[in-house]
Amino acid sequence: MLTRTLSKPAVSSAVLEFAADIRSGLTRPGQREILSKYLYDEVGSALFEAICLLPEYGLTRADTRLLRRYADEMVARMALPAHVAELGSGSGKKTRWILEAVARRRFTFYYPIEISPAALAACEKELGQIDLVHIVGFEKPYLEGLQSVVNRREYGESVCVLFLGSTIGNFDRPAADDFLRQIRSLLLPGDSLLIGTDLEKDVAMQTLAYDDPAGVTAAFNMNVLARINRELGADVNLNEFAHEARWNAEERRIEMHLRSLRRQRVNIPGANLRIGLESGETIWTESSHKYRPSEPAEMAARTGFRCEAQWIDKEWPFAQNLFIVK
Ligand code: AVI
Repeated sequence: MLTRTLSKPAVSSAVLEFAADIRSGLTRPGQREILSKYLYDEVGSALFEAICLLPEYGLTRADTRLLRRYADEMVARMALPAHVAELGSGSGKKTRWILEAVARRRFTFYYPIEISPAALAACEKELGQIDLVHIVGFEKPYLEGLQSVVNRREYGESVCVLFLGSTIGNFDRPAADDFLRQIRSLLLPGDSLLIGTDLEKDVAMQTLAYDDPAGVTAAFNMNVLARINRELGADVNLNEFAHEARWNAEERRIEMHLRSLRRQRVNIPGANLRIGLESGETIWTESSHKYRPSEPAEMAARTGFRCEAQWIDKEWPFAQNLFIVK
């Protein structure tokens, strides 16, 4: 009998990548930065789910309302997909409406693509009981997961990609175009991309959505500092930082920052880093771009799609856009 002992690496490659990104972001000349993907560890993902329930954060409810109300119309306007892939499914709650509309017409494979195993499990639990839908989850980055999905397609079958919740808004505008082009390069003419975009609205209302009075968004933002302490053995004192959400009118985006409340030194042994922060200096943690209603169709035209249709919520300016591959 062969017994094999696998020794666990002392530090995982994910932690090494985290350390390298923290090091380069915090030593960046000018504005220090932490990449927004690091907001979403297990605690951060749970806090984001709580944000979606806040009365001040209307985005998720608008997204869900449109899907619930128009799912049949959306599906009728796309080539009926045999494969539905979702980039960043989260808990999968709002996807139900689209999947049920597709499954009323044909047997469908649904592929949630997520880097968080907990979110994948929640999604499989939430959507596992829909008749004529078979779920295959991919624990991979978006484009790698989508590559695996399109590899499964057989001749004549269509693919529909879901990119909901205005996650596209967390990319800078040029990076969003690049990302759409990369999605396009994996698809075939006639395939569809249903993409949610949060629209520009009253600045006070917009800012409150990212600075709620209960402090849930503040906790979500601060958690990335706690994560640096947990995973990189740092000594960041969270009481010496404040959450800040600001509207950048020129770039048309909400920016989240962490403001240093005094002059201080921070020691991050896991990233082999010691830095000094000035009082009032900020670390930029996320951008959330907002769109004009005409913008998604322009993005589609620039990236190899055409915008077949758009649905806008009346209560909270938010659009679902159906892109078809040209
Ligand atoms: C995931 N993403 C679309 C959210 C947003 O609105 O940009 C993340 C978020 N950050 C703070 N609140 C919500």
